[in-house]
Amino acid sequence: MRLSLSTLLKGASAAMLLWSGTTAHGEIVRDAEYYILEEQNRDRWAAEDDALDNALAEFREANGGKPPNIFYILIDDIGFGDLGNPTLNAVRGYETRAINEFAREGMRLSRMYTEPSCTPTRVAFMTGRQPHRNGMGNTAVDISGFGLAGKEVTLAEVLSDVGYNTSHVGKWHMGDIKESWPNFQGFDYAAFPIHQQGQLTIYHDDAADEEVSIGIGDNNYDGRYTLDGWLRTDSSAMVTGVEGTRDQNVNEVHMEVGERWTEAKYHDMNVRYFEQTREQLQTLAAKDEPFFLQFWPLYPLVGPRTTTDEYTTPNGGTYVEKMKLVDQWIGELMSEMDTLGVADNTIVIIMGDNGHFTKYSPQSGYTPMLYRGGKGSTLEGGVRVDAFVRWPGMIEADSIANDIFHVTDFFTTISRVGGAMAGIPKDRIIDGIDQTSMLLNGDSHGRRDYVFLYNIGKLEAVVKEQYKLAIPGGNIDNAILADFYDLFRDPQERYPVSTEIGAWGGAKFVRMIQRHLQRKEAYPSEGPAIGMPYEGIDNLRPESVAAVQEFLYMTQTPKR
Ligand SMILES: [Ca+2]
Repeated sequence: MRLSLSTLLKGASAAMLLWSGTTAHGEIVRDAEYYILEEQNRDRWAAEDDALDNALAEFREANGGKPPNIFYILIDDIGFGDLGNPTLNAVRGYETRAINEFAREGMRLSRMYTEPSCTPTRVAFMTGRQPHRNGMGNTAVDISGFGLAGKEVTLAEVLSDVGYNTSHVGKWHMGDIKESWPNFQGFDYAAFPIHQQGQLTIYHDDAADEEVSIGIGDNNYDGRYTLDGWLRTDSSAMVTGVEGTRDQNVNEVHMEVGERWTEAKYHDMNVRYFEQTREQLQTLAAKDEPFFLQFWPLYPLVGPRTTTDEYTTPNGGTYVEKMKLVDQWIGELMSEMDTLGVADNTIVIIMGDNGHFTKYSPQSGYTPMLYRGGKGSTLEGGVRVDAFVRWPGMIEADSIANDIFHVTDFFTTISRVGGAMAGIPKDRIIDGIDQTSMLLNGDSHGRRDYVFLYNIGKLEAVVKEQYKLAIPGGNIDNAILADFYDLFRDPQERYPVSTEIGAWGGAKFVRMIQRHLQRKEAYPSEGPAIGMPYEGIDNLRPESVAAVQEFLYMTQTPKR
Protein backbone atom coordinates (compact mmCIF):
# COMPACT_ATOMS: atom_id res chain seq x y z
CA MET A 1 0.00 0.00 0.00
CA ARG A 2 1.24 3.43 -0.91
CA LEU A 3 0.97 5.95 1.93
CA SER A 4 0.21 9.57 1.24
CA LEU A 5 1.86 12.28 3.31
CA SER A 6 -1.42 13.07 5.06
CA THR A 7 -1.86 9.41 6.03
CA LEU A 8 1.65 9.42 7.38
CA LEU A 9 0.99 12.54 9.42
CA LYS A 10 -2.25 11.06 10.79
CA GLY A 11 -0.27 8.00 11.78
CA ALA A 12 2.31 10.21 13.44
CA SER A 13 -0.25 12.10 15.48
CA ALA A 14 -1.95 8.87 16.54
CA ALA A 15 1.43 7.62 17.65
CA MET A 16 2.04 10.88 19.52
CA LEU A 17 -1.26 10.37 21.35
CA LEU A 18 -0.20 6.87 22.23
CA TRP A 19 3.10 8.17 23.55
CA SER A 20 1.57 10.92 25.63
CA GLY A 21 -0.92 8.37 26.96
CA THR A 22 1.79 5.99 28.06
CA THR A 23 3.78 8.92 29.40
CA ALA A 24 0.93 9.76 31.72
CA HIS A 25 1.19 6.24 33.10
CA GLY A 26 4.81 6.72 34.03
CA GLU A 27 6.86 5.71 31.01
CA ILE A 28 10.22 7.31 30.36
CA VAL A 29 10.02 9.90 27.58
CA ARG A 30 12.43 8.98 24.76
CA ASP A 31 13.92 10.50 21.68
CA ALA A 32 12.13 9.45 18.50
CA GLU A 33 14.82 7.03 17.35
CA TYR A 34 14.42 4.81 20.39
CA TYR A 35 10.75 4.13 19.63
CA ILE A 36 11.73 2.87 16.20
CA LEU A 37 14.12 0.37 17.73
CA GLU A 38 11.64 -0.59 20.44
CA GLU A 39 8.87 -1.25 17.91
CA GLN A 40 11.04 -3.78 16.09
CA ASN A 41 12.71 -5.44 19.09
CA ARG A 42 9.95 -5.32 21.69
CA ASP A 43 9.45 -9.07 22.07
CA ARG A 44 13.12 -9.98 22.26
CA TRP A 45 13.79 -7.19 24.75
CA ALA A 46 10.84 -8.23 26.92
CA ALA A 47 12.13 -11.80 27.10
CA GLU A 48 15.63 -10.57 27.90
CA ASP A 49 14.24 -8.25 30.55
CA ASP A 50 12.48 -11.06 32.36
CA ALA A 51 15.72 -13.02 32.55
CA LEU A 52 17.65 -9.90 33.58
CA ASP A 53 15.15 -9.13 36.34
CA ASN A 54 15.69 -12.64 37.65
CA ALA A 55 19.47 -12.28 37.51
CA LEU A 56 19.32 -8.94 39.33
CA ALA A 57 16.96 -10.37 41.95
CA GLU A 58 19.31 -13.32 42.51
CA PHE A 59 22.20 -10.94 42.97
CA ARG A 60 20.28 -8.95 45.55
CA GLU A 61 19.27 -12.05 47.40
CA ALA A 62 22.89 -13.17 47.62
CA ASN A 63 23.91 -9.63 48.61
CA GLY A 64 21.78 -9.26 51.75
CA GLY A 65 18.80 -7.87 49.82
CA LYS A 66 20.81 -4.96 48.46
CA PRO A 67 21.57 -3.84 44.93
CA PRO A 68 25.26 -3.46 43.98
CA ASN A 69 27.43 -0.53 44.97
CA ILE A 70 28.51 1.79 42.15
CA PHE A 71 32.04 3.20 41.87
CA TYR A 72 32.48 5.55 38.90
CA ILE A 73 35.96 6.73 37.92
CA LEU A 74 36.00 9.36 35.16
CA ILE A 75 39.39 10.33 33.73
CA ASP A 76 39.86 13.69 32.07
CA ASP A 77 40.82 14.22 28.41
CA ILE A 78 42.17 10.76 27.63
CA GLY A 79 41.67 9.60 24.05
CA PHE A 80 40.73 6.17 22.79
CA GLY A 81 43.45 3.51 22.97
CA ASP A 82 45.49 4.98 25.80
CA LEU A 83 44.06 2.90 28.64
CA GLY A 84 43.72 -0.83 29.19
CA ASN A 85 45.71 -2.18 26.25
CA PRO A 86 49.35 -3.27 26.86
CA THR A 87 50.27 -3.28 23.17
CA LEU A 88 48.98 0.23 22.57
CA ASN A 89 50.62 1.27 25.85
CA ALA A 90 53.91 0.04 24.40
CA VAL A 91 53.28 1.96 21.19
CA ARG A 92 52.79 5.07 23.30
CA GLY A 93 55.82 4.45 25.53
CA TYR A 94 54.15 4.12 28.91
CA GLU A 95 52.00 1.69 30.83
CA THR A 96 48.62 1.76 32.58
CA ARG A 97 49.28 -1.45 34.47
CA ALA A 98 46.39 -1.25 36.94
CA ILE A 99 43.77 -0.28 34.36
CA ASN A 100 45.02 -3.02 32.04
CA GLU A 101 44.48 -5.57 34.79
CA PHE A 102 41.09 -4.05 35.56
CA ALA A 103 40.09 -4.29 31.89
CA ARG A 104 40.91 -8.01 31.88
CA GLU A 105 38.59 -8.49 34.85
CA GLY A 106 35.64 -6.81 33.14
CA MET A 107 34.08 -5.76 29.87
CA ARG A 108 35.60 -3.36 27.34
CA LEU A 109 33.00 -1.08 25.80
CA SER A 110 34.64 -0.56 22.44
CA ARG A 111 32.04 1.86 21.06
CA MET A 112 31.64 4.24 23.99
CA TYR A 113 30.52 7.73 22.93
CA THR A 114 30.76 10.78 25.16
CA GLU A 115 30.08 14.44 24.55
CA PRO A 116 33.04 16.39 23.09
CA SER A 117 34.23 18.08 26.32
CA CYS A 118 34.27 17.98 30.11
CA THR A 119 31.10 19.74 31.24
CA PRO A 120 28.68 18.21 28.71
CA THR A 121 29.92 14.66 29.31
CA ARG A 122 29.62 15.06 33.07
CA VAL A 123 26.12 16.53 32.72
CA ALA A 124 25.15 13.70 30.36
CA PHE A 125 26.28 11.05 32.84
CA MET A 126 24.66 12.71 35.85
CA THR A 127 21.28 13.48 34.21
CA GLY A 128 20.91 10.90 31.43
CA ARG A 129 20.22 13.86 29.14
CA GLN A 130 22.35 15.31 26.38
CA PRO A 131 23.29 18.83 27.48
CA HIS A 132 21.76 20.55 24.45
CA ARG A 133 18.55 19.99 26.38
CA ASN A 134 19.62 21.89 29.51
CA GLY A 135 22.06 24.55 28.30
CA MET A 136 25.15 22.80 29.65
CA GLY A 137 26.96 22.10 26.37
CA ASN A 138 29.62 24.72 26.94
CA THR A 139 32.63 24.71 29.23
CA ALA A 140 33.25 27.61 31.63
CA VAL A 141 36.76 28.45 32.83
CA ASP A 142 36.27 31.47 35.10
CA ILE A 143 33.55 33.07 37.23
CA SER A 144 30.46 32.70 35.05
CA GLY A 145 27.32 32.67 37.19
CA PHE A 146 25.62 29.65 35.64
CA GLY A 147 25.40 25.93 36.09
CA LEU A 148 23.40 22.72 36.10
CA ALA A 149 19.86 23.57 37.18
CA GLY A 150 18.56 22.23 40.47
CA LYS A 151 15.48 20.90 38.67
CA GLU A 152 17.63 18.47 36.69
CA VAL A 153 17.41 15.07 38.36
CA THR A 154 20.81 13.46 38.85
CA LEU A 155 21.79 9.84 39.23
CA ALA A 156 22.87 10.67 42.78
CA GLU A 157 19.34 11.85 43.58
CA VAL A 158 17.73 8.85 41.93
CA LEU A 159 19.95 6.38 43.81
CA SER A 160 19.74 8.34 47.03
CA ASP A 161 15.94 8.04 46.94
CA VAL A 162 16.17 4.24 47.05
CA GLY A 163 18.63 4.22 49.93
CA TYR A 164 22.13 4.59 48.47
CA ASN A 165 24.75 6.61 50.32
CA THR A 166 26.41 8.96 47.84
CA SER A 167 29.83 10.65 47.71
CA HIS A 168 31.61 12.69 45.06
CA VAL A 169 35.36 13.44 45.08
CA GLY A 170 37.30 15.41 42.46
CA LYS A 171 36.49 17.47 39.40
CA TRP A 172 32.84 18.47 39.01
CA HIS A 173 32.79 21.39 36.55
CA MET A 174 29.07 21.95 36.22
CA GLY A 175 28.88 25.52 37.46
CA ASP A 176 29.96 28.06 40.06
CA ILE A 177 26.44 28.53 41.50
CA LYS A 178 25.24 26.68 44.55
CA GLU A 179 22.38 24.69 43.01
CA SER A 180 24.77 23.09 40.52
CA TRP A 181 27.18 21.64 43.11
CA PRO A 182 27.29 17.92 43.88
CA ASN A 183 26.13 18.29 47.49
CA PHE A 184 23.05 20.16 46.19
CA GLN A 185 22.56 17.58 43.41
CA GLY A 186 22.12 14.47 45.51
CA PHE A 187 25.52 13.71 47.05
CA ASP A 188 25.69 13.28 50.82
CA TYR A 189 29.34 14.31 50.79
CA ALA A 190 31.39 16.19 48.21
CA ALA A 191 35.00 17.42 47.92
CA PHE A 192 35.57 19.25 44.64
CA PRO A 193 37.06 22.33 42.99
CA ILE A 194 34.50 24.95 41.99
CA HIS A 195 36.25 25.43 38.64
CA GLN A 196 38.64 23.24 36.66
CA GLN A 197 42.19 22.88 35.40
CA GLY A 198 42.19 26.16 33.47
CA GLN A 199 42.47 27.92 36.80
CA LEU A 200 44.21 25.14 38.67
CA THR A 201 47.12 24.34 36.34
CA ILE A 202 46.98 26.38 33.09
CA TYR A 203 46.88 30.04 34.06
CA HIS A 204 48.21 30.21 37.59
CA ASP A 205 51.57 31.93 38.21
CA ASP A 206 53.79 28.87 37.70
CA ALA A 207 52.11 28.04 34.39
CA ALA A 208 52.30 31.66 33.25
CA ASP A 209 56.04 31.69 33.99
CA GLU A 210 56.43 28.86 31.45
CA GLU A 211 54.14 30.60 28.95
CA VAL A 212 51.55 27.84 29.18
CA SER A 213 49.40 30.98 29.28
CA ILE A 214 50.59 34.33 27.93
CA GLY A 215 50.16 37.81 29.38
CA ILE A 216 49.14 36.68 32.84
CA GLY A 217 50.76 36.11 36.22
CA ASP A 218 52.80 38.21 38.58
CA ASN A 219 55.99 38.99 36.67
CA ASN A 220 55.45 38.53 32.92
CA TYR A 221 54.58 42.05 31.73
CA ASP A 222 54.93 45.57 33.14
CA GLY A 223 51.38 46.73 32.64
CA ARG A 224 52.20 50.27 31.54
CA TYR A 225 49.34 50.24 29.02
CA THR A 226 46.92 48.44 31.30
CA LEU A 227 43.73 50.41 31.90
CA ASP A 228 41.53 47.41 32.65
CA GLY A 229 42.83 45.55 35.67
CA TRP A 230 39.86 43.18 35.45
CA LEU A 231 40.85 41.77 32.04
CA ARG A 232 43.38 39.24 33.26
CA THR A 233 41.75 36.53 35.34
CA ASP A 234 43.60 35.90 38.59
CA SER A 235 43.50 32.21 39.44
CA SER A 236 44.30 32.91 43.10
CA ALA A 237 41.26 35.19 43.51
CA MET A 238 38.93 32.47 42.30
CA VAL A 239 37.67 29.86 44.76
CA THR A 240 39.72 26.66 44.64
CA GLY A 241 38.65 23.45 46.41
CA VAL A 242 35.57 23.19 48.62
CA GLU A 243 34.00 20.51 50.77
CA GLY A 244 30.48 20.07 52.09
CA THR A 245 27.58 17.81 52.94
CA ARG A 246 24.08 17.40 51.50
CA ASP A 247 22.16 20.66 51.08
CA GLN A 248 24.56 22.55 53.37
CA ASN A 249 26.84 25.46 52.49
CA VAL A 250 30.42 24.50 51.61
CA ASN A 251 33.81 25.72 52.85
CA GLU A 252 36.90 26.46 50.82
CA VAL A 253 39.81 24.34 52.08
CA HIS A 254 43.62 24.59 52.03
CA MET A 255 43.72 28.20 50.82
CA GLU A 256 44.47 31.18 53.07
CA VAL A 257 43.54 34.83 52.54
CA GLY A 258 46.17 36.42 50.28
CA GLU A 259 47.78 33.11 49.36
CA ARG A 260 48.82 32.45 45.74
CA TRP A 261 47.62 29.30 44.00
CA THR A 262 50.60 27.25 42.74
CA GLU A 263 51.32 24.03 40.92
CA ALA A 264 52.50 22.50 44.21
CA LYS A 265 49.06 23.22 45.67
CA TYR A 266 47.43 21.66 42.57
CA HIS A 267 49.51 18.53 43.12
CA ASP A 268 48.49 18.44 46.78
CA MET A 269 44.86 18.79 45.71
CA ASN A 270 45.21 15.80 43.38
CA VAL A 271 46.81 13.66 46.08
CA ARG A 272 44.15 14.78 48.54
CA TYR A 273 41.32 13.75 46.21
CA PHE A 274 42.84 10.30 45.81
CA GLU A 275 43.17 9.95 49.58
CA GLN A 276 39.66 11.27 50.19
CA THR A 277 38.30 8.77 47.68
CA ARG A 278 39.99 5.97 49.62
CA GLU A 279 38.58 7.34 52.89
CA GLN A 280 35.10 7.57 51.37
CA LEU A 281 35.41 3.99 50.12
CA GLN A 282 36.28 2.85 53.64
CA THR A 283 33.48 4.88 55.22
CA LEU A 284 30.85 3.82 52.71
CA ALA A 285 31.85 0.15 52.74
CA ALA A 286 31.36 0.05 56.52
CA LYS A 287 27.72 1.11 56.27
CA ASP A 288 24.67 -1.10 55.80
CA GLU A 289 23.32 0.66 52.73
CA PRO A 290 24.67 0.36 49.18
CA PHE A 291 26.90 3.20 47.99
CA PHE A 292 27.44 5.35 44.92
CA LEU A 293 30.97 6.79 44.91
CA GLN A 294 32.54 8.97 42.25
CA PHE A 295 36.26 9.68 41.79
CA TRP A 296 36.86 12.21 39.04
CA PRO A 297 40.60 12.97 39.12
CA LEU A 298 41.99 16.26 37.79
CA TYR A 299 45.23 14.62 36.67
CA PRO A 300 46.43 13.74 34.03
CA LEU A 301 45.91 17.40 33.05
CA VAL A 302 48.93 19.47 34.00
CA GLY A 303 50.22 22.83 32.74
CA PRO A 304 53.85 23.54 33.64
CA ARG A 305 56.49 20.95 32.83
CA THR A 306 59.26 21.86 35.23
CA THR A 307 57.18 21.46 38.41
CA THR A 308 57.25 17.68 37.91
CA ASP A 309 60.45 16.49 39.58
CA GLU A 310 61.09 13.40 37.49
CA TYR A 311 59.82 11.96 34.22
CA THR A 312 59.68 8.19 34.40
CA THR A 313 58.27 6.97 31.08
CA PRO A 314 59.97 6.52 27.68
CA ASN A 315 57.25 8.85 26.36
CA GLY A 316 58.29 11.70 28.66
CA GLY A 317 55.05 13.68 28.20
CA THR A 318 53.57 15.78 30.98
CA TYR A 319 50.08 14.23 30.95
CA VAL A 320 51.51 10.76 30.42
CA GLU A 321 53.53 11.11 33.61
CA LYS A 322 50.42 12.06 35.57
CA MET A 323 48.32 9.35 33.92
CA LYS A 324 50.85 6.86 35.27
CA LEU A 325 50.16 8.28 38.73
CA VAL A 326 46.37 8.11 38.29
CA ASP A 327 46.75 4.51 37.16
CA GLN A 328 48.76 3.75 40.31
CA TRP A 329 46.02 5.33 42.44
CA ILE A 330 43.37 3.25 40.68
CA GLY A 331 45.42 0.13 41.45
CA GLU A 332 45.50 1.12 45.12
CA LEU A 333 41.75 1.76 45.16
CA MET A 334 41.06 -1.65 43.61
CA SER A 335 43.30 -3.29 46.24
CA GLU A 336 41.43 -1.36 48.91
CA MET A 337 38.16 -2.77 47.58
CA ASP A 338 39.56 -6.29 47.94
CA THR A 339 40.65 -5.51 51.49
CA LEU A 340 37.23 -4.10 52.35
CA GLY A 341 35.47 -7.08 50.77
CA VAL A 342 33.41 -4.99 48.33
CA ALA A 343 35.02 -6.00 45.03
CA ASP A 344 32.34 -8.60 44.30
CA ASN A 345 29.25 -6.52 45.05
CA THR A 346 30.36 -3.30 43.37
CA ILE A 347 30.06 -2.25 39.75
CA VAL A 348 33.21 -0.30 38.89
CA ILE A 349 33.31 1.84 35.76
CA ILE A 350 36.53 3.43 34.48
CA MET A 351 36.38 5.65 31.40
CA GLY A 352 37.54 8.85 29.76
CA ASP A 353 35.32 11.94 29.51
CA ASN A 354 36.33 13.08 26.00
CA GLY A 355 39.23 12.86 23.53
CA HIS A 356 42.71 14.27 23.93
CA PHE A 357 43.21 17.97 24.54
CA THR A 358 45.24 18.34 21.35
CA LYS A 359 46.09 21.98 22.07
CA TYR A 360 48.70 20.49 24.40
CA SER A 361 49.88 17.83 21.95
CA PRO A 362 52.53 16.57 21.73
CA GLN A 363 54.06 18.01 24.93
CA SER A 364 51.32 16.25 26.90
CA GLY A 365 52.67 12.97 25.48
CA TYR A 366 49.33 12.33 23.81
CA THR A 367 48.12 12.80 20.27
CA PRO A 368 45.01 11.17 18.78
CA MET A 369 45.87 7.51 18.23
CA LEU A 370 43.25 5.53 16.35
CA TYR A 371 40.67 8.20 15.62
CA ARG A 372 41.07 11.69 14.21
CA GLY A 373 40.25 14.81 16.23
CA GLY A 374 40.31 15.56 19.94
CA LYS A 375 38.49 17.38 22.69
CA GLY A 376 36.03 19.94 21.34
CA SER A 377 35.46 18.00 18.11
CA THR A 378 32.66 15.69 17.00
CA LEU A 379 35.11 13.70 14.92
CA GLU A 380 35.41 10.27 16.52
CA GLY A 381 38.62 11.32 18.27
CA GLY A 382 36.66 13.88 20.29
CA VAL A 383 33.87 11.59 21.45
CA ARG A 384 35.17 8.00 21.47
CA VAL A 385 36.87 6.97 24.71
CA ASP A 386 38.20 3.94 26.51
CA ALA A 387 35.64 2.46 28.88
CA PHE A 388 35.66 -0.61 31.11
CA VAL A 389 33.03 -2.07 33.44
CA ARG A 390 33.65 -4.71 36.09
CA TRP A 391 31.03 -6.63 38.03
CA PRO A 392 32.47 -10.01 39.06
CA GLY A 393 30.16 -12.93 38.41
CA MET A 394 27.66 -10.74 36.55
CA ILE A 395 29.66 -9.22 33.70
CA GLU A 396 31.85 -11.63 31.77
CA ALA A 397 35.54 -11.08 32.51
CA ASP A 398 37.87 -10.19 29.65
CA SER A 399 34.99 -9.55 27.26
CA ILE A 400 34.34 -6.94 24.59
CA ALA A 401 30.96 -5.43 23.72
CA ASN A 402 30.95 -3.60 20.43
CA ASP A 403 27.43 -2.21 20.53
CA ILE A 404 27.07 1.58 20.58
CA PHE A 405 26.87 2.97 24.11
CA HIS A 406 26.43 6.64 24.98
CA VAL A 407 27.53 8.02 28.35
CA THR A 408 23.88 8.93 29.16
CA ASP A 409 23.08 5.20 29.06
CA PHE A 410 24.84 4.73 32.41
CA PHE A 411 22.21 6.95 34.05
CA THR A 412 19.39 4.65 33.01
CA THR A 413 21.32 1.39 33.26
CA ILE A 414 22.57 2.09 36.78
CA SER A 415 19.07 3.23 37.78
CA ARG A 416 17.73 -0.13 36.61
CA VAL A 417 20.40 -2.15 38.34
CA GLY A 418 19.98 -0.08 41.49
CA GLY A 419 16.20 -0.63 41.51
CA ALA A 420 15.63 3.09 41.02
CA MET A 421 13.81 3.35 37.67
CA ALA A 422 10.79 4.92 39.38
CA GLY A 423 12.90 7.96 40.23
CA ILE A 424 13.72 8.80 36.63
CA PRO A 425 11.72 11.90 35.71
CA LYS A 426 8.89 11.28 33.21
CA ASP A 427 8.25 14.89 32.15
CA ARG A 428 11.34 15.40 29.96
CA ILE A 429 13.29 13.51 27.34
CA ILE A 430 15.78 11.04 28.77
CA ASP A 431 18.47 10.16 26.22
CA GLY A 432 20.00 7.40 28.32
CA ILE A 433 18.93 3.89 27.30
CA ASP A 434 18.82 0.91 29.64
CA GLN A 435 21.80 -1.16 28.51
CA THR A 436 21.68 -3.75 31.30
CA SER A 437 21.28 -6.42 28.64
CA MET A 438 24.51 -5.39 26.96
CA LEU A 439 26.44 -5.51 30.23
CA LEU A 440 25.01 -8.82 31.43
CA ASN A 441 24.39 -10.65 28.14
CA GLY A 442 27.39 -9.27 26.26
CA ASP A 443 28.19 -8.27 22.70
CA SER A 444 25.25 -7.73 20.31
CA HIS A 445 22.76 -7.30 23.17
CA GLY A 446 22.87 -3.49 23.17
CA ARG A 447 19.74 -1.39 22.63
CA ARG A 448 21.23 1.64 20.90
CA ASP A 449 22.34 1.98 17.29
CA TYR A 450 22.50 5.79 17.09
CA VAL A 451 24.10 8.87 18.61
CA PHE A 452 23.37 12.53 17.93
CA LEU A 453 26.67 14.38 18.20
CA TYR A 454 26.29 17.93 19.45
CA ASN A 455 28.93 20.59 19.94
CA ILE A 456 27.83 23.39 22.31
CA GLY A 457 24.19 23.09 21.36
CA LYS A 458 24.77 22.59 17.64
CA LEU A 459 24.08 19.24 15.97
CA GLU A 460 27.24 18.43 13.99
CA ALA A 461 26.92 14.75 13.11
CA VAL A 462 24.80 11.65 13.58
CA VAL A 463 25.90 8.06 13.91
CA LYS A 464 23.60 5.16 13.02
CA GLU A 465 25.05 1.65 13.09
CA GLN A 466 28.50 1.94 11.51
CA TYR A 467 27.61 4.98 9.44
CA LYS A 468 28.28 8.57 10.30
CA LEU A 469 26.78 11.59 8.61
CA ALA A 470 28.61 14.88 9.17
CA ILE A 471 26.45 17.98 8.99
CA PRO A 472 28.82 20.77 7.99
CA GLY A 473 27.42 24.19 8.86
CA GLY A 474 24.22 22.57 10.10
CA ASN A 475 22.93 21.99 6.57
CA ILE A 476 22.54 19.06 4.24
CA ASP A 477 21.92 20.43 0.77
CA ASN A 478 21.80 17.12 -1.07
CA ALA A 479 21.13 13.99 0.97
CA ILE A 480 22.43 11.71 -1.77
CA LEU A 481 25.77 13.51 -1.88
CA ALA A 482 26.00 14.11 1.86
CA ASP A 483 29.14 13.62 3.92
CA PHE A 484 28.95 9.93 4.96
CA TYR A 485 31.63 7.76 6.54
CA ASP A 486 31.76 4.03 7.25
CA LEU A 487 33.33 3.90 10.72
CA PHE A 488 34.31 0.23 10.51
CA ARG A 489 36.14 0.61 7.23
CA ASP A 490 37.37 4.12 7.90
CA PRO A 491 37.76 4.90 11.61
CA GLN A 492 39.62 8.10 10.78
CA GLU A 493 36.82 9.56 8.66
CA ARG A 494 39.20 10.27 5.80
CA TYR A 495 37.37 8.59 2.90
CA PRO A 496 33.84 9.93 2.48
CA VAL A 497 31.39 7.52 0.86
CA SER A 498 28.68 9.88 -0.28
CA THR A 499 26.52 8.24 -2.92
CA GLU A 500 27.57 4.74 -1.82
CA ILE A 501 25.51 5.32 1.32
CA GLY A 502 23.64 8.48 0.40
CA ALA A 503 21.86 6.90 -2.57
CA TRP A 504 19.99 4.48 -0.31
CA GLY A 505 20.38 6.14 3.05
CA GLY A 506 20.61 9.88 2.50
CA ALA A 507 16.90 10.51 2.88
CA LYS A 508 16.67 8.02 5.79
CA PHE A 509 19.34 9.91 7.70
CA VAL A 510 17.74 13.26 6.96
CA ARG A 511 14.41 11.97 8.27
CA MET A 512 16.14 10.63 11.36
CA ILE A 513 17.44 14.14 12.03
CA GLN A 514 14.01 15.64 11.33
CA ARG A 515 12.35 13.26 13.81
CA HIS A 516 14.92 14.21 16.41
CA LEU A 517 14.36 17.93 15.83
CA GLN A 518 10.56 17.55 15.87
CA ARG A 519 10.86 15.74 19.18
CA LYS A 520 12.91 18.67 20.48
CA GLU A 521 10.08 21.00 19.48
CA ALA A 522 7.69 18.91 21.56
CA TYR A 523 10.13 18.98 24.48
CA PRO A 524 12.00 22.28 24.03
CA SER A 525 15.55 22.77 25.23
CA GLU A 526 16.18 25.15 28.09
CA GLY A 527 19.11 27.27 29.20
CA PRO A 528 21.27 26.62 32.27
CA ALA A 529 20.42 27.95 35.72
CA ILE A 530 21.67 31.50 36.30
CA GLY A 531 22.71 32.58 39.77
CA MET A 532 25.10 34.38 42.07
CA PRO A 533 28.62 32.95 41.81
CA TYR A 534 30.05 31.58 45.05
CA GLU A 535 26.90 32.18 47.09
CA GLY A 536 26.82 29.28 49.53
CA ILE A 537 30.53 29.31 50.40
CA ASP A 538 30.80 30.21 54.08
CA ASN A 539 34.43 31.31 54.21
CA LEU A 540 34.75 33.26 50.97
CA ARG A 541 38.10 35.12 50.84
CA PRO A 542 37.99 38.93 50.33
CA GLU A 543 39.79 38.58 46.98
CA SER A 544 37.06 36.17 45.83
CA VAL A 545 34.37 38.62 46.95
CA ALA A 546 36.13 41.32 44.89
CA ALA A 547 36.37 39.02 41.86
CA VAL A 548 32.62 38.36 42.01
CA GLN A 549 31.95 42.08 42.24
CA GLU A 550 34.08 42.72 39.15
CA PHE A 551 32.14 39.99 37.35
CA LEU A 552 28.79 41.46 38.40
CA TYR A 553 29.78 44.98 37.40
CA MET A 554 30.89 43.78 33.95
CA THR A 555 27.70 41.70 33.58
CA GLN A 556 25.50 44.67 34.44
CA THR A 557 27.15 47.33 32.26
CA PRO A 558 24.90 46.70 29.21
CA LYS A 559 21.96 47.79 31.37
CA ARG A 560 23.50 51.15 32.29
CA1 LIG B 1 37.56 16.56 29.77
